[in-house]
Amino acid sequence: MKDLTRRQFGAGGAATAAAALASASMPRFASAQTHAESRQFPQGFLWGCATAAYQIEGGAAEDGRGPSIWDTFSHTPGMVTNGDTGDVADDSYHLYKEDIRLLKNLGVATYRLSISWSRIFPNGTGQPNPKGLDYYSRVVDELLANNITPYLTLFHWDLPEALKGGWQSRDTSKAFAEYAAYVTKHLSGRVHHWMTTNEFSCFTDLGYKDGTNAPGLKLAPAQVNQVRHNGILAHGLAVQAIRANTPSGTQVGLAENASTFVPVIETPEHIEAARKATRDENAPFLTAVMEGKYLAKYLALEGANAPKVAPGDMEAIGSKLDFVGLNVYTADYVKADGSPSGYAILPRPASYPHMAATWINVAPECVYWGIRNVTDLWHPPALYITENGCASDDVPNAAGQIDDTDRLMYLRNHIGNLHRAAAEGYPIKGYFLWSLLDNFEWIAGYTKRFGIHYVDFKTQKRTPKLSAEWYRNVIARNAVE
Ligand code: GBH
Repeated sequence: MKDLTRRQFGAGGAATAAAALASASMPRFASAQTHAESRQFPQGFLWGCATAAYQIEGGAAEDGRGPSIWDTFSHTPGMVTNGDTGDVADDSYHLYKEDIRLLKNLGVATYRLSISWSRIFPNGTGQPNPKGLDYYSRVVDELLANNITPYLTLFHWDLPEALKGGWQSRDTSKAFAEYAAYVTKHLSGRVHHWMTTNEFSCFTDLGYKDGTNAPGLKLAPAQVNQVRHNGILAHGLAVQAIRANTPSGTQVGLAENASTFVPVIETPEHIEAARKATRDENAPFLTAVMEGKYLAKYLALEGANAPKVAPGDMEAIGSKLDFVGLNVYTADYVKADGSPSGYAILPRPASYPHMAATWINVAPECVYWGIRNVTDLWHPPALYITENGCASDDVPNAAGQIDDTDRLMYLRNHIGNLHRAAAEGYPIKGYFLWSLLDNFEWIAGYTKRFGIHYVDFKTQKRTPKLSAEWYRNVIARNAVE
């Protein structure tokens, strides 16, 4: 792979070697300049931003939208910080044109957004609500008029409340496929890139095992495994439904926060350990999707609690994908050890640095290794980083500017690792920064700001942060310093 790249980019190996030589005899800035030139992304690399319906839209009861489990959950006292809800959020339901102007100003080629299932089917299934589809149709038109390619996620956690049993029922997986068929059939003339689900573990484990996310249940292991199965089944059935209802050439994938592992040292044994950890630790989710089966190890471990699988399920789940989207924010370091699994996940020292959302332990290599582990294991035809970013404690200064230097540091290092993956020839096609706007950050409500645009939630005023200016510059040069 490395050789390919060097040829592809021309600059890589030779330039690095030249820089190393030069640095011995020449002033520092000369080699630095050479290095900057070598961090150019391939032509046509897609820069974008990502958001999700419930986090930005508001308009919760408008134009016939039915309630989702997140409406119910956020309105349940004690579930979300400060009792915040997505009732209004960024009011993007009304301000979408303004938000698309922000995208235009950044110069992005693409925008990843999600569709609210209960706008389209207020009861989850049955009669569609034409006004719901109209809204997304207008958003898509506005994006296309601005030369921005829409990437649409069909499910980003806002499950219609009306679906009995939620993800405990496989009827929900079937309803999802019907919804996917309906939406893609109507928009496929204008939208060519679809993601089925966003982050299996979040809408299954967090909602039905830990109970921290909607619908807030703490089920027993056997039920949890069934919920997980119904989640990946929904994805698989939706892939089949989309393929059956859209023209050939339509690109179908998913957005998955696979657990990401970085080898402590880049030696063959630790690299192998990181690959093994990726396969084993993602067994109920991405591994099952990419391999069309559950690992024997996982089934043995779960024993009587293993998911019940109906005929045809695994074929659907293993449907070939056009791309894999990775949501990567952090990673764990692993090393090879003599254990049966062949790897050990290292505990983090108490001093390990993190961002304002404290679960984001800073590990910029997560972007490179996320892409590399998944490619080396399963060779998807294409990958995207469908989310990457961080929360900062953004405070406007006296002039109203937000100098989010910590976010800049985070992005620069992660995009640097993205460059490494592209330069080595991995089939990484694009990057979606999370997020365009500060928004409803689920159980953290409005207390964690992930946007590169600051949102004053009282006035809905959007202000570009320093990171927005920085990202615009990256996009314009198609390069990172
Ligand atoms: C993604 O989830 C989501 O796709 C997106 O909607 C979200 O806004 C974005 O990331 C930023 O969070 O606080 O220790 O209990 C990331 C997965 C799952 C990570 C919940 C944080 C809580 C950890 N998230 N998890 S903790």
